[in-house]
Amino acid sequence: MLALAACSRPAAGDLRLNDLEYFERQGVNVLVFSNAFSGGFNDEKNSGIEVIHHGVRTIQGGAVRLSNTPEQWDLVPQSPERKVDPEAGTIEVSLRYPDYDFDSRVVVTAEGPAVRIDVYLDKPLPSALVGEAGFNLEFLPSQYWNKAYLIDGKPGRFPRYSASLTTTRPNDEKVRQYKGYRTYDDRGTGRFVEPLPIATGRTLIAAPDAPERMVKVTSEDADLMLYDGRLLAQNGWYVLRSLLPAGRTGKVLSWTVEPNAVPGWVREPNVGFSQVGYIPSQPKVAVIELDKQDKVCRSAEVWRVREDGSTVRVFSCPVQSWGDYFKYHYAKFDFSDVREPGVYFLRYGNVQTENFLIDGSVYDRITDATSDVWIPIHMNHMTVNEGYRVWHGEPFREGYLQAPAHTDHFDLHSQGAIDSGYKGLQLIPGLNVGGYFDAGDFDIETGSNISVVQNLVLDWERFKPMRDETFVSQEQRYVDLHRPDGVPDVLQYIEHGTLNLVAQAENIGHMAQTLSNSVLDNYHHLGDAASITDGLHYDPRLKPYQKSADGRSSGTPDDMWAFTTRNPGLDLRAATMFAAASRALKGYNDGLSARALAQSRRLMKEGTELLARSPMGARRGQGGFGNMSTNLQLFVSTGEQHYLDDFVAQVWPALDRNVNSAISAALDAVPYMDSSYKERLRPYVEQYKHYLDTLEMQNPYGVPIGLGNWAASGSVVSYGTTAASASLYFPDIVGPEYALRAAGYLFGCHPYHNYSLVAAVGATRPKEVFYGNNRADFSFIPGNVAPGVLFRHPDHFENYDDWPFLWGQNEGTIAGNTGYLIFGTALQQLLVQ
Ligand SMILES: [Ca+2]
Ligand SMILES: [Ca+2]
Ligand SMILES: [Ca+2]
Repeated sequence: MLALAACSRPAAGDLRLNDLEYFERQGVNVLVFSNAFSGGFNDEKNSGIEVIHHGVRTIQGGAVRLSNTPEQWDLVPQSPERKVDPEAGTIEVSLRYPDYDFDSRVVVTAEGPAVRIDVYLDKPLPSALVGEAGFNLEFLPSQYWNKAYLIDGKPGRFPRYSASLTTTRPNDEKVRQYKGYRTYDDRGTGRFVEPLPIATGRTLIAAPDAPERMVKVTSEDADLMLYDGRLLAQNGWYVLRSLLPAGRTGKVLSWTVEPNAVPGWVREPNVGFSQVGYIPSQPKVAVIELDKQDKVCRSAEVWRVREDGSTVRVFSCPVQSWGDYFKYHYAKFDFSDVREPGVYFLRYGNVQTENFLIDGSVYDRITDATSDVWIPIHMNHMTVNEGYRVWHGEPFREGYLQAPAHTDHFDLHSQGAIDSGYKGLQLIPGLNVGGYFDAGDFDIETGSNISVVQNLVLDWERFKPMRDETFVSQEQRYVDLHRPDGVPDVLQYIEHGTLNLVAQAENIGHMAQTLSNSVLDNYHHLGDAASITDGLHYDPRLKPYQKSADGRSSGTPDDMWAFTTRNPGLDLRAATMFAAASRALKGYNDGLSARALAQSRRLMKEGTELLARSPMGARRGQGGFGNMSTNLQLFVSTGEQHYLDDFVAQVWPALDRNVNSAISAALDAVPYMDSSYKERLRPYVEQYKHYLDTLEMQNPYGVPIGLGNWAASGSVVSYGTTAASASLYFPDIVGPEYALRAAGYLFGCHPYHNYSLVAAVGATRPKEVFYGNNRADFSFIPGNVAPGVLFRHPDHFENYDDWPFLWGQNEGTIAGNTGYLIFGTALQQLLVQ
């Protein structure tokens, strides 16, 4: 038996197909469509054949593709079938492009330390795709630039920046892009740009000078061509590609891909701790993430940095093994006993961490960058200045046109029949005021902007932050950072959000879904927001790029569109927010306060009636929250009893249905209710506490770690905020450790690496790159919270910190970051109690 088992087992250095259905050897994972391409945002650089090389996902996008360097919104293949054959050691994937009725199959087989990739066609290539369809594999630029390659023995170097040759071809030769959109502005030439290869040959050895990144690729039947995708799009990767032959069927292409494995390699332990530090009294637990081949060290140490710069060991205790969680093993090191204020670092085995502080003040400034820098930079329709630098000029001066009826949109919106009273492409007056850029893009996402105002009002009413570091002039349309102007910034931010949302309600009659780009080549804009459009009214009588004699209009169809299809659910959310905003603005901007309250009452009434009449609304009324929060907000604003009665009628059934999702809204009501409400809430808070404790068993970090395609910092933030509220109102049930655990996760105690996920906040080692609107500069906007640690199927967490362009791990949104403001402030309030 033993001999037989030993014989059938591959040699130690070979790739083998494991139970999780990917090819594995120590240091190398080859995934074959564990993550499929998805529609919508398409090319997410997360799919196809992927290589995780010594712990870093450096290669992906392996698939039959229809261009040299596919961009986002280029067509991606569907993969209707994926067959895994453990006996034969193969994974076979069928690929389909319905736009061209084009099918292919890719079969991947382990061959010693390499995989063999064979492409099969059952029917010859459609003629439209001859010279266009090929097999591609993409290499992460930040892990390969400045490294060498050899192609058929001839040396070259991966370029740090894209500056190789391109050509142009007529637009009618361009392979169709997603839904017929165009990612480029051809400036009237009728031609599109195509990169030319940097190098061509039959064997590529990438990074022979860096063993952890070295990969050998050979092609039997066709040339390998190496391209630089950054020529077309800053988020492009290096692409290795072979064209598929015309007129042939059967096996048409074979590659061998051999990622080097460094002998004896074991991933360095990732010691997770709070880079921002700890207050003396709080629990302090480092979570150590370990390669499964690694042995858990018996103990870890805390060292202190003394005043003369020398270091001394002050604490040591055993490390406790926690168990396995996906790919790695986890252990915990509890150093809660270290309480004396000072500068410290941890030692575990050969790892010495960055230093961190223990002091009562460590959380005092965690929201400053978000409130003083990130939020004002995202103010739309304003020039934003900081010292010597202008972040952006005044965007969208020409205003917004009604989106044409029955139009789909690339940012996942759509315009149905028009119910705004305007015609398609007619200017809707008054919308180019206030509001916040959604995220790494520049649209006004109405739902997010509603959340922003709601969050800011909550911040104002709960904490009364008088902080004044920002000059805001609606008259000048000008914002200057770090210039106090005598008005609390939060009030000015509430006003700015409300101005746009009230303008929508007044001018459209209800809320728009979004105010967004009309053409795709504006949507992926990277640069000054004021240069997205030309600031001139679009006049279809002029030619594209032509200006009118008076200089006020142009023939370039770049004006933004308002997507106005009515959504009564959104109207109700707006009613809630307007009620809250009207309270906050009273005494500061009474006119706007009154306008907000008027829109709140009207949308509340109309939205409720519309929802009751719609089949969707009837379902929602039974299963969801209805307008519970709206009723609470309206009661607080108006004092009218019927709003309170409605809230009370809704809150208990909602808690009975799902305490974890309703508890946050129920806790928000505590300040406005009598003591009997609080007593009735008590058993629900006890139930919620039970849920909080189960999280510690679900993963080693003890916070809700989501596994979706947008990583989970947002849910950690809302978990932390709710836990902070619970411990504020029910300190005998829920202690502060839960909210502190959320802080620890955000500031570095999380999988993959231990950098703080909040840009520039109080940490020794915050993340350095984010998917902000300045992402092309490999930079960040201070105070941004990254979505964080993204899960890739079947067992890999990652957060790139040398490559900003994956939105699911590095973006950060206006609603999310104002949510972080609440969390940070709630935590501060909890700790001063
Ligand atoms: Ca958006
Ligand atoms: Ca101010
Ligand atoms: Ca324009």
